[in-house]
Amino acid sequence: MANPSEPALTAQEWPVTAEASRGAEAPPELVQLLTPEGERVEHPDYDIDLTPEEVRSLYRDLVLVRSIDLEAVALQRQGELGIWASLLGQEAAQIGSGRALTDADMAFPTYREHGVAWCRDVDPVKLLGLFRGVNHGGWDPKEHNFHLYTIVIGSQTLHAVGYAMGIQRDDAAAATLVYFGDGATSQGDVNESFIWASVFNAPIVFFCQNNQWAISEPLEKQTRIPLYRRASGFGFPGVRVDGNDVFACLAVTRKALEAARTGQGPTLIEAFTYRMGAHTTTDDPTRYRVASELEAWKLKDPIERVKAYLFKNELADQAFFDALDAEADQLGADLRRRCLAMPDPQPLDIFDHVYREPHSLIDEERAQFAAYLEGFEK
Ligand SMILES: Cc1ncc(C[n+]2csc(CCOP(=O)(O)OP(=O)(O)O)c2C)c(N)n1
Ligand SMILES: [Mg+2]
Repeated sequence: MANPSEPALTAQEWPVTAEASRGAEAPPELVQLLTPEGERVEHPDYDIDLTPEEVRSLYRDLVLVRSIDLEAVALQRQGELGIWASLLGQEAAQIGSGRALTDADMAFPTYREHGVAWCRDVDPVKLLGLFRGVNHGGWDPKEHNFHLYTIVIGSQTLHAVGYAMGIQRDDAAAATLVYFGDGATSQGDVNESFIWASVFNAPIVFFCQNNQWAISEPLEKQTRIPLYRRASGFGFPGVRVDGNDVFACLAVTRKALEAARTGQGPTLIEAFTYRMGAHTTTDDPTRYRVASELEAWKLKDPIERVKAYLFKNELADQAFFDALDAEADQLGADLRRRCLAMPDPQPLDIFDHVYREPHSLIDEERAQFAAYLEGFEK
């Protein structure tokens, strides 16, 4: 209930409550270095000095991860994957933050961070294996400093804080970056991790991709204040960045990771972005959101603005764009071929990795399941 002794809040102070804030209007206090039209803008606290080669490289990342994603959606639609969570629209948030990591840093994803996986050199076919149900995770987290995908909303924030406290005790020159969504901010786990990170001054950056929706629940059902402001209640800084601006995401995440590495504790980054696709391939967003919202966000496409910037500043010619298109097509075709070639696991393999050592109960269950399978006609 409102406290009558406090002054009424203005719409400016509480911008998330209006449905319009999910649309075209840029919210206040947004760190932006590249406008949707591809114009460079300055920010007093954040800047970035990228060579033309670095900008082209970021653009290549954005284009290639979109192509991986589109191929995966097509594979699911053709019955080759059980499910897929598309990153469409969130490429800049993921590439910008992912490219801010050093090899020594550790990243903890949810299930949509295909762009970050790309930055951590995880072979995209391994992501497909997970969603095809032919592996139990897909990659070795230690090899890539990229943890396994986590479906239980928010739980990876606790794992990440624990990891960060570990590297703090090892005195390592490294930080931890943990990804979660706007919906996850309502989970107890996320709030508990904020407290632990804060009181132990853990070297961690909380990267919230606010894509405006948690399946069919809109942002205004998660919070009455902009999410980045939650951080101040826990005692660490929060910043809201244009999540469709790869330059700004890179600059803001770099600075926050460096602060974490140098003993300045956690930061919450809210990357203000939009999920342009369905929640997953099982979802139909036309049942709960209006088409005009998506149309407004299409004008803020994270890839188009970098392309406009490259064109306007003559940093890339047509041959560059043509070669990249060909590379993206090739990547998609190669991924499809390798996805279909992955061997199916044997049903009894599921018992192999439950415990490290043999276990009598597992042996019994394996034998029961083997007998059950024997009962089918060959
Ligand atoms: C603990 C838990 N509760 C519920 C779910 C079901 N669930 C899967 S995704 C999702 C919404 C998550 O939304 P958000 O955090 O905004 O991430 P996004 O999918 O938008 O990237 C929910 C409720 C779950 N996986 N785990
Ligand atoms: Mg969300």
